[in-house]
Amino acid sequence: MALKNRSADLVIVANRLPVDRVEEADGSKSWRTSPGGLVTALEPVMRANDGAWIGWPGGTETGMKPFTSDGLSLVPESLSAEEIEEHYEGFSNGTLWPLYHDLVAKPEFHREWWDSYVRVNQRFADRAARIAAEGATVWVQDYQMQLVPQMLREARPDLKIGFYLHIPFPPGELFQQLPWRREILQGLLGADLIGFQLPGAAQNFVRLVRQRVGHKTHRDLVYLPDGRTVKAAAFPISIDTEGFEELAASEPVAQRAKEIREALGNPRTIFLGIDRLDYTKGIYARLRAFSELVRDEHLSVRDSVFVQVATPSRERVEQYRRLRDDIDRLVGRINGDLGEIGRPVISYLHSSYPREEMAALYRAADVMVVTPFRDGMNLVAKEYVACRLEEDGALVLSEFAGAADELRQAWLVNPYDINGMKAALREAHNAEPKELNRRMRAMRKTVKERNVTRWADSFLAELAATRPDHGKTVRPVGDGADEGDES
Ligand code: GDG
Repeated sequence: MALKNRSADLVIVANRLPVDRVEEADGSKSWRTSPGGLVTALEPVMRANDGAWIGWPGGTETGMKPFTSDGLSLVPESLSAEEIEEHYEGFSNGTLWPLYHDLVAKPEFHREWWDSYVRVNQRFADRAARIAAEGATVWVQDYQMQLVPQMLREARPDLKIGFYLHIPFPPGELFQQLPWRREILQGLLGADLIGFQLPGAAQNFVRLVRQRVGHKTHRDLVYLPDGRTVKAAAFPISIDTEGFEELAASEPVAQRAKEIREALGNPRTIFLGIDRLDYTKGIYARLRAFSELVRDEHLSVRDSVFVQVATPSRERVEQYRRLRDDIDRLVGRINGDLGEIGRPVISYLHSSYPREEMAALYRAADVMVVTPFRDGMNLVAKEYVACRLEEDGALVLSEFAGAADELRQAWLVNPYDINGMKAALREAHNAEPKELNRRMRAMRKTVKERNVTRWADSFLAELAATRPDHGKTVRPVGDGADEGDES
């Protein structure tokens, strides 16, 4: 399908398109919508507003035309092999990712990575400038695209531009290491509304703008010399709660949860971790904590098991390869030292699974363990809560995950404190059903009220309100549009 110039009333700009290339049985290739929360949230609003989504389709194929998949208008922007290495694996995942996650790993600064980041951002901005209708809304997503708002504003001052950062925004003490700190701040200031997961991140940003760029600020507003005002506020992201509940309630998923339990030898307690294999997620420390409980006989392999799913991620980046080896070695050692025949301490799966299998795992698990050193939100924690239809099960959650702001009834832990984590794991394991129910009921209420549709609608409603005199207003489709999620 040809997408006409200046025809889209809503444009999403993200690093990735929301589809994956799949090979059919007859060898032909097609696209399948990837099952993420972001697509679920934006799909209805895109349909209601002639939306188009610009993103990298994965791979290095060039010259791809815009196409429609499941009724969504998709605009592929290709990356060359060099750009994948420098923009994506390099500046995005080797510089910004660790820098924005409290330096959990050491960020690398390379000038050629930066140059590539600028070039790719410019290409995405140019494309958005071409397809956005007069007065349209453009919503730019995440850390790979932080220069797009200002580049777009220069080309198309008529647009309403929103930006959302899915990962944390660091305090000034860390951010100022970045040789291109001013450029990034100015890139973001091209937006009318900048959304963060937590209020603290928005405050970090506003403070930095005042100190580094010298603009006037007041609370969540930045006043630019040209008279424009930029708002920076928190919009904590969520999940398709209803979708997860339905999936968890389905017969095949309930059946599969039973099978999983049986395959594990019907232990009394199943502990579960599900993460992208990423050094921010705290997988190593959590497995160590659990293994020490087994070693010290607080838990026994006959009645407890830890299932860890680690989804392959960024495998060409050196730090990720090293992490994989470290975890492989740790799991091998723990199982070798403490396991028994047919009874591993840790059932480790380095693989990705369909959503149904994820829901079955959530249903099967008695204690969900989410212990990142730093995480923007962490959707796994919310998905677990959504799948606990019987209002039971325990959540052990890092204080440093954004989700800890909302899921206060979890067992909150400091992932750097191994003894503290051990104590929380024991408490969660030994908690009375009444206590589990009290906590889970409260968390389920939160996750039901604040779903991803409400997140998208509240952001778009706020964006519309920041420049009411300008352009068209995107029509919200969900239920929470007028309540305002920001805090
Ligand atoms: C970034 C921020 C923020 C994982 N393995 C499989 C699978 N998943 C799904 C989970 C969940 C998602 O991936 C992971 O989301 P997280 O929030 O845990 O983490 P990041 O990937 O780091 O996401 C994060 C998020 O953006 C949203 O703003 O919360 O803080 O870092 O939905 O279910 N899904 C399937 N198979 C798998 O094997 N189907």
